[in-house]
Amino acid sequence: MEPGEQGLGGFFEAIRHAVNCDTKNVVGATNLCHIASVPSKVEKCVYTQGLDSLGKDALHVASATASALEARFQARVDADDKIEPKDWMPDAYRHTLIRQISQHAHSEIVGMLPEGNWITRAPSLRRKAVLIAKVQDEGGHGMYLYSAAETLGISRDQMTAQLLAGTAKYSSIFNYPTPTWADVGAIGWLVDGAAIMNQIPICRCSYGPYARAMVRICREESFHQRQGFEIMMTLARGTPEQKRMAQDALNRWWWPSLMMFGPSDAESKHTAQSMRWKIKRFSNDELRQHFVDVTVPQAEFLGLKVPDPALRWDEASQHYEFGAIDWSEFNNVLKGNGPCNRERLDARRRAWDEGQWVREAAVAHAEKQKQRAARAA
Ligand code: FAQ
Repeated sequence: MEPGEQGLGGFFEAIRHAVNCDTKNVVGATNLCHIASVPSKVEKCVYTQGLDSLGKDALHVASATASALEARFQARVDADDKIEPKDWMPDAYRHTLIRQISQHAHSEIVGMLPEGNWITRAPSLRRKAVLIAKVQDEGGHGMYLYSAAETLGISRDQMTAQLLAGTAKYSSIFNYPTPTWADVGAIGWLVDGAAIMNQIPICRCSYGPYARAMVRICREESFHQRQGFEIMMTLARGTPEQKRMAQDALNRWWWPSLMMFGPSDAESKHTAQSMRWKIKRFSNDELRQHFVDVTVPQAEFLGLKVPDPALRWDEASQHYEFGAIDWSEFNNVLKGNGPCNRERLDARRRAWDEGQWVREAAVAHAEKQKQRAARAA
């Protein structure tokens, strides 16, 4: 049976057992760090750009009605075929993907900022080297995702302009501050943990370039989650002051991490259609519940307390029940009024302006190489 044809638990269980790894039975370590390997021919796939908006299928079936095209498209999705950039696709499918993938890419790029804040102050050379590598990975994820979105006919410049103009969304989670080193641990443990939970199902998204980008991203995020958990473990087993720092970071990041999964299913305007198109495989609430079920035992292992007086294990459902999420806080952050929204956008705008000479130098270098190659030919 293919992962994803099972329920959510079975899906993650299949992933967990797919690779032999020393952490898979350790409650304190993530059990999401194992994803099934994919054939190398898939990893070598090159993205196609400069799309013709009709696609090759449309040329063959020029006389077919739009509804026949849609029915054929849906049948391919239902059969778990991958949709590729030049295939015919409904406009709404294309726009949904551009919306989600560009938001996802922006999240990775803005997500570099809260942890990047600690690179100069990491407590040891080893911590500094690991953190630099992690933040660099997030930048790489943004690049794969911008490339995947470009296959749908939007340019990188357009997406960047939307982000800098403040008209594009990025994940709410990156609008919270990182005042202590423990926040770097909490981000790795909780934020990367939530990101993996949401993203492993996207490895089986119906759109090929997004699904393939996600395979490598998930592998790297799993490693990030483990480094964050290791920081939390070191602090939780350290001095009373270090343990207090770890608890304080958990207190501040817990609820925003639950909000990362998006509005409740009742409020989510895109989930139903995205699930029909197999862009999303599970609903926001299903993934949020699974995150809580996996993460609460990890907090217990650390000796930390999840900041939710209503949290309790429910024997009948075999799930944790948790308290009400403050959606007014979430909506406020989405409107641009979170603790760090302005700071994050200012930092991106500054980086864009200050990076102008690097972009110009890269273009000049590429031009010089082209001329050299032409002379040598
Ligand atoms: N923040 O109808 P739904 C990471 C918006 S990557 C802001 O449920 P959908 C790596 C949503 O866009 C983290 N906005 O929407 C890392 C929509 O607005 P729109 C990012 C949110 O798309 C780790 C509206 O609310 N991950 O962390 C949020 O079906 C550490 C209605 O919502 C992804 O992007 C939110 N949390 O489901 C980096 C994964 N939630 O567009 C550095 C891919 C919802 O109509 C350090 N994305 N909204 O104006 C997805 O899976 C989905 O897009 C959801 C939202 C689940 C985020």
